[in-house]
Amino acid sequence: MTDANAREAGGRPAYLGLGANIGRRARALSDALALLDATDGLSLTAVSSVYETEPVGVTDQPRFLNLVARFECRLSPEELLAAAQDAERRLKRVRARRWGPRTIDVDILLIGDERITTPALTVPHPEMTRRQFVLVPLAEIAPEVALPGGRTAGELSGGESAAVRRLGTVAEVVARESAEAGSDG
Ligand code: A4P
Ligand code: MG
Repeated sequence: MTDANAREAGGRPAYLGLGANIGRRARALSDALALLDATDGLSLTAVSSVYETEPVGVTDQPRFLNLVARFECRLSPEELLAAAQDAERRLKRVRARRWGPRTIDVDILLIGDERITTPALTVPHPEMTRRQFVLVPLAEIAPEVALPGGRTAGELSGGESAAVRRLGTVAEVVARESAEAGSDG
């Protein structure tokens, strides 16, 4: 980052929502976390469990695995979006050939208490307070964090349900998925 950005963008917590619904879903989440944590200016500080969730919006698609992670973030919002999109691009490219279609979406939920409205970026994420696949994992790692509208994730989370089912930690779910897929991963 530039010196000007470095001065402006002091460290503050950023919450990211990750989702995957094709291929090795848990591996995609885990790889995305590793790529983001390896980015200069980002350090992973908390990760929720992995949840299997019913698709919201377009409902005739496979179920998602979702999690929420907190990073200590010294990037500007634009740099954070670029890092998120870079992780998405790298995972799609690297994995596409061997394992077929793969998707990973990285949404920026919160960056400290910043409010950003540009053509490329809206933070806090405008849908987050309506999405249990975000609220349930967020409540696990940050039940008290203030959300748009003044409520907290702890207050808005409906807890586990058939639509948002806890599978285990990232490591547990990755191991289970690898065992199910055979010994070649
Ligand atoms: N963008 C603006 N604000 C943000 C932000 N806060 N974080 C822009 C990330 N990106 C942001 O995103 C499209 C554009 O949004 C980006 O170019 C960026 O400049 P995208 O990832 O290319 O497109 P997308 O994710 O397919 O579409 P969209 O509208 O972002 O959808 P969502 O909101 O990400 O929802 N159901 C379950 N159970 N679990 C899910 O994870 N995800 C979606 C996608 C739908 N249903 C789901 C889930
Ligand atoms: Mg998105």
